[in-house]
This record gives sequence, C-alpha cells and structure tokens, in this order.
Amino acid sequence: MPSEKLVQGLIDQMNFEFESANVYLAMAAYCQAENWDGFANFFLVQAEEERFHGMKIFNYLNDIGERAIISGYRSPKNDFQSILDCFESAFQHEKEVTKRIYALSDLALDERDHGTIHFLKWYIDEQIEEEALFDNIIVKLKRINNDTNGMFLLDREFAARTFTPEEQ
Ligand code: OFO
Repeated sequence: MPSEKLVQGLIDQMNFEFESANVYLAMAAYCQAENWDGFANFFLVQAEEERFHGMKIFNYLNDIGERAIISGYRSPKNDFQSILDCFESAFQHEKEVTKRIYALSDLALDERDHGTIHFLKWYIDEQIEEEALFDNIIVKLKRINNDTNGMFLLDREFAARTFTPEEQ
C-alpha cells in the first residue's frame, strides 16, 4: 500500500495534469485570437491529452482504494508574444511535469511500491515523447522564422492533429 505521502503526491500530480489542460487551453485561445486555427487545434488536442493524463491517475487512485481529491487550479499564462512563445512556454511546462513525475517515481521507489512504479513508467515514457515533440516544433519554428508560407504549412499540418487515447 502506498504511504499517505505517496497518495498525496499522486493526487497533486493528478491536479497538476488537470491544471496543465488549462495551460494549453490558454495557448489555444491565443492562437485562435491570432487566426492560427491549426496551432489552436494542436493546443486543444494537447489539453485533451492532459485531461486524459489526469484521469489515468484519477482511476488509479480509485483502483488502489484511495480517493481523488480535486483542488482548484492556478490561472495559466494567457499573454503570449508569438506562436514561438507559446511553444517555448509549453516546453518549459513539460519540463516541470517531468521533474514532478521523476520526484513521484523516486518516492514510489523509496517505498518499493512496485504497482505505482509500474504505473508511473507510462508517464516517464510519455514525458520523453512530449519534450521531444515540443523541442522539435521549436526548432522548426525557429527555422521558419516567421516566414508566412512556412507558418501556413505548419498551421495546416497541426489542423489535422487528433486526440487518440488508445495511443496515449
Ligand atoms: Fe504533457 O504532461 Fe501530462 O503527463
């Protein structure tokens, strides 16, 4: 059985995942306001992913006989200078998520809670993918350097992004 501290850590991470959904919704709203519908779609899908990440912990807590306590969320950043600024902020946010997942995994390792160690492995893999994704987009955006054609192509590419929970 996980300790109270580990259960609280899982609850905090669940709430941070839900908070992350709002972080990406705010970015989607900025992109929409700037008429970049494809970039907006990218962040709307990202918000759905974060909610899914939160729900996985919500369900895990229930599976181990604990209760998911939902808390209030801080207001996300709503002001951005550019699309690049959104992605750089997103990348920083994902690094923070990774730091938290690692700390939680360390705690589960200390407690030799193999169920939770196994459960968190999914998040560790996910974070490697997410950090790589944002890093890659930032490199592309810097290469494009606000060139209108390049921006339109990327916007069109991201308009096709969909949320597929079975692949998450
Ligand atoms: Fe984008 O991070 Fe959740 O876990």
